[in-house]
Amino acid sequence: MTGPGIRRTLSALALAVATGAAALLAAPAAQAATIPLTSVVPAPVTAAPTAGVTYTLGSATTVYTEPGSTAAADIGAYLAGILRPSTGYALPVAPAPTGSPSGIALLLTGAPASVGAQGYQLDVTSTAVTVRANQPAGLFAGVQTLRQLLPAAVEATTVQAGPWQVGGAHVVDYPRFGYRGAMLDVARHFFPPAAVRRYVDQLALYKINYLHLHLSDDQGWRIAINSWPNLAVYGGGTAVGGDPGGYYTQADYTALVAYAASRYITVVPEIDMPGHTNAALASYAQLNCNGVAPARYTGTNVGFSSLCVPLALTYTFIDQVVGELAALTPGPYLHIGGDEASSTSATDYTTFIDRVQQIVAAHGKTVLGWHDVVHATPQPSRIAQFWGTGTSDAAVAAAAANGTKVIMSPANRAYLDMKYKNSTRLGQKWAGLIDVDKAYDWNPGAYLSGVGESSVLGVEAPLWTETIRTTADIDYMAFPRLPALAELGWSPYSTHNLTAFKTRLGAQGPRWRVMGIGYYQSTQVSWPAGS
Ligand code: IFG
Repeated sequence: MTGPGIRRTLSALALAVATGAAALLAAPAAQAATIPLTSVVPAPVTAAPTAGVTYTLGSATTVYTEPGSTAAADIGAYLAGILRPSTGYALPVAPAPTGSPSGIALLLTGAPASVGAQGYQLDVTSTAVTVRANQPAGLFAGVQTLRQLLPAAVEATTVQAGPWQVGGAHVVDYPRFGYRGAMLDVARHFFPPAAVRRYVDQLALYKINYLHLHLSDDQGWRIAINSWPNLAVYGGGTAVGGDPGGYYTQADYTALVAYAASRYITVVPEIDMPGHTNAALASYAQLNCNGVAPARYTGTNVGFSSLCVPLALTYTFIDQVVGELAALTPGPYLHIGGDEASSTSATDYTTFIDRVQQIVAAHGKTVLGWHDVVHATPQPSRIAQFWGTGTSDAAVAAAAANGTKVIMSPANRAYLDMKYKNSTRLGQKWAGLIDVDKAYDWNPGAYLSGVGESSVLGVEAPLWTETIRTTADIDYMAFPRLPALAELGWSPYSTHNLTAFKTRLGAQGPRWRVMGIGYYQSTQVSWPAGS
């Protein structure tokens, strides 16, 4: 374009620029930028902002809860416990008055049936933030979303400058899968109760609702069993590399179960067998087929140990161990391991797993096992935890066709002990390197051939601890990948989008910094200032 045409274009452009500038100058004082709904992890099912509406938390704000519900009152106290230190506000918790009070309200009425038992509805107006749910677990989930809609500074333990604002919103949200778990291997290295409570608090922020504790292995037995005291006292006395051992007393375990429950997380205890049992075999010579106790083991090999399948005492032992553990575990599941039983013959393995299944059922628990257990006699009630690195497994598909439910933990996607990249100091890489892309970009409901959405109970992110010794190590390996797993477990697949997720994940960085979570700054994510 040349001549008069270009001149017209330039003058139109100049006019547009002038108009735009004038508009900006005339704009009313913009509201402090509130956190967009699009930054919540896991992504909610539906989340609609209300333009021009802002709720401001103030010194007069009260946290109202469903009258007559102690569970709702406890959740109100939990929320207030997070908000008080950072805002400096009193934030009293009280039963909600009739009518629609101003302030924060956690109610067990008025939620749509569609949100089920774990979902919630969140409404933010200029005068009130209201979370409605059918069950307390849903209220707790809604509180996690509310936390993420408040500035990251709200997570601080000292008073921060406000304002404490939330943008107007209408959110209706509920999980895709009922089981969204994280596993912590406390056998290779022992983690004291405070470390487990810390992890539980981190899991809660992302709506994880199961904590699988890997309580026994070759290198350590970590739960006191009164009828077999040497298991913990001797079998728990060491760890990988000869590092300090340790174990949970039954009081410790009971307290951890209660703490997790207060965050709406159910504990799944695992006693791995028949393999991964050197700590038990070292503790009691009479458990060994040859009557000789092996030395305690501090290496990292697997597959060399087996309980003595033909020995009657083995089943007395298992019945008493499972009996004591089941009595301490209110949750429905007990994990029997079953993985890497390379020193157990196939026939013995089937005999053993089938018999242990009956013992666990007799103590009122549903059996979980690593997916190796599908090679025993098919039992639809037994849940298989898939840890393979492929996308097809004929035996697992056959079990699923026979009614077995599957928890998806593919080692090359969900194993948090895998290195991010070759140079990652911690972790292993036998299943491959896992950065954010690998952790997020798969569909648990359609990943394993022959195991469709209806066969998938949920997902779980295991953290094996051969190379993990401290809470800082846990932070580094769990973040930022655990939120990816949490989103795969909670959000509808229709919201699944790697690019959008990485933006959402970046927005969590400032929050983790305030929370003191020493996460890996993945180069696949652009982390905003303050991350
Ligand atoms: N596989 C073993 C674990 C642990 C892991 C480390 C399973 C089910 C390798 N079994 O994963 O004990 O050693 O990545």
